[in-house]
Amino acid sequence: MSHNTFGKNLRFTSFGESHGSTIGCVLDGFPPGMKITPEEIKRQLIRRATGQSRHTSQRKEKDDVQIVSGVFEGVTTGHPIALIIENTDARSKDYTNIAKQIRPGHADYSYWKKYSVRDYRGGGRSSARETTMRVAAGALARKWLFENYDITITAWLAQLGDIPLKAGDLTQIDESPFFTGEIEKVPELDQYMDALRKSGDSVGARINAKAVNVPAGLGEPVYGKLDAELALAMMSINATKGVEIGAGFASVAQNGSEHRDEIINNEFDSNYAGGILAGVSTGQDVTVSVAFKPTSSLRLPAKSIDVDGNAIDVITKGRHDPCVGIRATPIVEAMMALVIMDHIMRHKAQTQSTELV
Ligand code: EPS
Repeated sequence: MSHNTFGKNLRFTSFGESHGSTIGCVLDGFPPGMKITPEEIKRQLIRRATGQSRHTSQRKEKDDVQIVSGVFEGVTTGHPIALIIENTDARSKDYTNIAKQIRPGHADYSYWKKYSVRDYRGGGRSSARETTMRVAAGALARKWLFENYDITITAWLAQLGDIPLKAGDLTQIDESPFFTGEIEKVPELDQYMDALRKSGDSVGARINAKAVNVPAGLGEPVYGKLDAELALAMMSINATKGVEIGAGFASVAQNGSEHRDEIINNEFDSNYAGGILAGVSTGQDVTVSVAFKPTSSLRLPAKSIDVDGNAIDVITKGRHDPCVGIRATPIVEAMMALVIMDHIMRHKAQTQSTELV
């Protein structure tokens, strides 16, 4: 059973491979009546795209998105919204050498074991290229959330390798390639990434995110909890290795008297719950933190096997991100938007509520 779809009442399906002709998605269940243009979607796509700075993959895709269904005269119709983007800068010959080789730490191994056939060009379906469509669909969801509920979603780089970063001024996150609000740290991050790139190695990252003005009452007990579905959405992003909601793993060392977010004068006094209690939103900011592993495609040789089980040294060419987690920031935002919007649809469908408070 294949799983290229997520969401219940707002359903997202993506298709396409990194070096195929086209990538695309269908967003079904989107309400009618919202104005949207390809240019608005592209504004989000550029934030995620490769080739925007020296610290990312130098593949240069135009990411010109075409709206092929579900929008008439610039307005959503309520029918499936289909979006496509042509791949224009794939260099498949970079991958000829690894056609029969397994990159350690990569989907190469597990996809080979599962399907016995693999599109080795740029990682095929396992490539971060697929996340383009999540950001495209997320652009529609975040616009709808803002127009209808004043909800804003912001993610930022909270750690690069061993460098921790404060949230700082989150209005500044688009002012550097690092999506950091601690803008004074950018020269240090530049230096760090330059040295890393020269070394040929890669590093992980932590992305934090928050959704503001999320109404109370979103989340479906017990198997459709908001936190469970946010975790699933984040874990589905390439290279994710960990997800925390609110205090996350730090709550292990807390006492209940500290963690329980007391309510004083009808207001929460803290937010260790991350805006979600028992899987249902409380009206506080919904907070998520996501850990991304270091990119596994490296030009540094590594011990591995080929598809016949022979021992080899594998070297990857291609144009890879030394830290794929940095570019994950807009993807985290998009996934959060899609999950929250789906939950608003589901809440309305079950409770017949037109107003959420
Ligand atoms: C990727 C490898 C690189 C990245 C790609 C993700 O592809 P290629 O080797 O074909 O240049 O450029 O990212 C994108 C193209 C994108 O739009 O995010 C990988 O192995 O995941």
